[in-house]
Amino acid sequence: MLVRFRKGWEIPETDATPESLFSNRRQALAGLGAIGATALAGRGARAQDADPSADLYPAKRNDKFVLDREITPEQINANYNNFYEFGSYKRVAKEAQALKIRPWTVKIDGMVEKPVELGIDDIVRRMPLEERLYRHRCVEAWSMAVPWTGFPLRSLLDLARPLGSAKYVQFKTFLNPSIAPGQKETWYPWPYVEGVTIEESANDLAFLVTGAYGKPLLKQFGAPIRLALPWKYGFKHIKSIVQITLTDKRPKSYWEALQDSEYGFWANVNPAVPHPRWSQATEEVLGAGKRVPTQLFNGYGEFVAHLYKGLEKENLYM
Ligand SMILES: Nc1nc2c(c(=O)[nH]1)N[C@H]1C(S)=C(S)[C@@H](COP(=O)(O)O)O[C@H]1N2
Ligand SMILES: [Mo]
Repeated sequence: MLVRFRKGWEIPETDATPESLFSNRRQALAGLGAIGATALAGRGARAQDADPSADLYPAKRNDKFVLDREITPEQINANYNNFYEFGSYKRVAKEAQALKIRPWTVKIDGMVEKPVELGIDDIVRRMPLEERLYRHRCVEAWSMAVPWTGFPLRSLLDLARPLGSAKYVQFKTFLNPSIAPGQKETWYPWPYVEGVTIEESANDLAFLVTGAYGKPLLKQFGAPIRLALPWKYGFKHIKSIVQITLTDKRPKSYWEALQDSEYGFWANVNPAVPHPRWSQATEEVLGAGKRVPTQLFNGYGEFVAHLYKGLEKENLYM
């Protein structure tokens, strides 16, 4: 019989139903009391006041993207994060404040006509910022609903003029173990990498995020720029991006490099395909105290189902 030892990054199945984690969190918040919790949120807000892009928020909401549930309260979202650079647990908000988000540049290179390196303030002032309400479904079977601010991924890629021969877009997070303690754990394949196909990157839903809840991104959300692909599991939504590379090779993501039997390239949400260690049929809605059925493509099939025609033989749902 095969006895499996759980490695550091593998969440136990009990945590995949994040009831235990989440009720701990709720108790912690309750323990702080309303005043304590407000003070914590306030501290984040004051730090953001100094952000040189603060005047751009809130951006106008795009009403095309509607939710079937309440927006997750910011205080809950801001204290329940996956950001392994700062630790392999959910309460990394405080640690993440060590991230320096100015100066910050994003390089776009690889198979492009015109490689560019742009400062984040240049990016947010050139791109058409808008607010979108998106659902987010983590592979660990919890979900949230977030008012992101950002712009279509393809608008940024267009600046570098991708070559016709490019097939994939690869993203990379910063690498700086001196401020990100998780990156000192050398058995992880740092830096965090993710990727999509060119067709996926051009889809309307593919969104680069620079703000949330009507202000610049909090650091724990992946400031100053992260990805949102709401039809895919949360681990595809790479945070704190420094490099975007157009390529003809399928990118191997951080999670795939760690455990390719559990995490693949496509990672589209599908309630009918369980993770090897837990069901994906339902999800815990953070802050709502309930579980709801998970939807195919996280409910975004009308936007993206056509992208996967003819790919039925691929492992589209992990
Ligand atoms: N660089 C980086 N990006 C990341 C992660 C990470 O650990 N590092 N975690 C991913 C996972 S698993 C999820 S669910 C989302 C969480 O985003 P949130 O903290 O804003 O909820 O970020 C994704 N992006
Ligand atoms: Mo996730």
